Amino acid sequence: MTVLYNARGLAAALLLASAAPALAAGGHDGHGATAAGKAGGSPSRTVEVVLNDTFFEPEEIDVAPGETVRFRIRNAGAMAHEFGIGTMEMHEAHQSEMQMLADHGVLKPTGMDMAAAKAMQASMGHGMHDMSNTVLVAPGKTAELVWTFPAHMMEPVEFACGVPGHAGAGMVGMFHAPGH
Ligand SMILES: [Cu+2]
Repeated sequence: MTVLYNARGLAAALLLASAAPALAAGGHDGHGATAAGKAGGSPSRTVEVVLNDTFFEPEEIDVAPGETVRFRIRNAGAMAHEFGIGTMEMHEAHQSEMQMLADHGVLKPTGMDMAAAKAMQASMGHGMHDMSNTVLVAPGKTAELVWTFPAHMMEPVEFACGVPGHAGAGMVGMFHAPGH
């Protein structure tokens, strides 16, 4: 299993400029809780997700409000892909950041360039943000993300790939909470 970044790995790899208040808003309460839920918990089941160039399999996943799910995410494509959980607003903010990472040569077609990440950190370095809601998976690799959904899903919760262009190409999916 290879996770190219997760909440802790990213702290070492990436420090982003403070131009990302929307996504960071999820992390500033100290627990990473967002309108979409939060990372961690004791999962009651495992859901397999396949990342393809450029769509998810499946594209719709049923979840119960308050449920904790372990997502096992396999990248069957030729490019690096992300599985990120969030509201539409969180995804949009994150996609802007991923575009910035691509612009700085940090995000490459097959994954993160850690040397470039360190260089960017040195030149910009402050304002670490919360990315505990997403994993980037290299081609052929598998990663896991444990996520607890909110007890009351007040707005739509989606999963999306933040690699520039991928969500627009169809790499988005929807969580359905029956009765919500
Ligand atoms: Cu993708």
